[in-house]
Amino acid sequence: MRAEAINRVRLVFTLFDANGNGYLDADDFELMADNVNEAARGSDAAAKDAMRTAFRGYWATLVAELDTDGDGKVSFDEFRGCVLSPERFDTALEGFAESLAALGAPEGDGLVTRPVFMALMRAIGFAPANIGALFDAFGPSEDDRIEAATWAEGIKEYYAPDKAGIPGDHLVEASAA
Ligand SMILES: [Ca+2]
Ligand SMILES: [Ca+2]
Repeated sequence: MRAEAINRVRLVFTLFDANGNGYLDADDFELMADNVNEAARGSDAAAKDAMRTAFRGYWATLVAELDTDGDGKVSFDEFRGCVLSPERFDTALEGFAESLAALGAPEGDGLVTRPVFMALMRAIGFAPANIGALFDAFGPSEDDRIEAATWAEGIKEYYAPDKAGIPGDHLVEASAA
């Protein structure tokens, strides 16, 4: 596995542990869904419900596939397994990625503006400078929008074990403090 892939996974593990107890658990995904839905001001209830359902589905897959010691939580060592066999997570990750990106395009045109992207990614916990760099790496249009599909692809690529130099690596770079 590439060092970049480990760094990407370490970062999302830290952010996904929304209640800060050092493990991923069901509560984290409810908290994250609350935060993301609160940030998705322009989205309707159906899109928000789809997001929450996708977050829960993602958690259900993570715990079913990765909780090897059966304590109902996923430790970082267990979580690393998600990049070792990404095919086991394809469906759940796709639902997660597509419902999140759909929240970013509330007007139904499949386009995500920079402010909406920033708000949703900040709700997950990424740093503003890194989010901006990621948006730029996705190649926004002249009116500063990206395709929701590009974002969804970027989320899936983020978990790839053998990729480096991808847009998602911008999320891991230390921001200038
Ligand atoms: Ca937790
Ligand atoms: Ca466990």
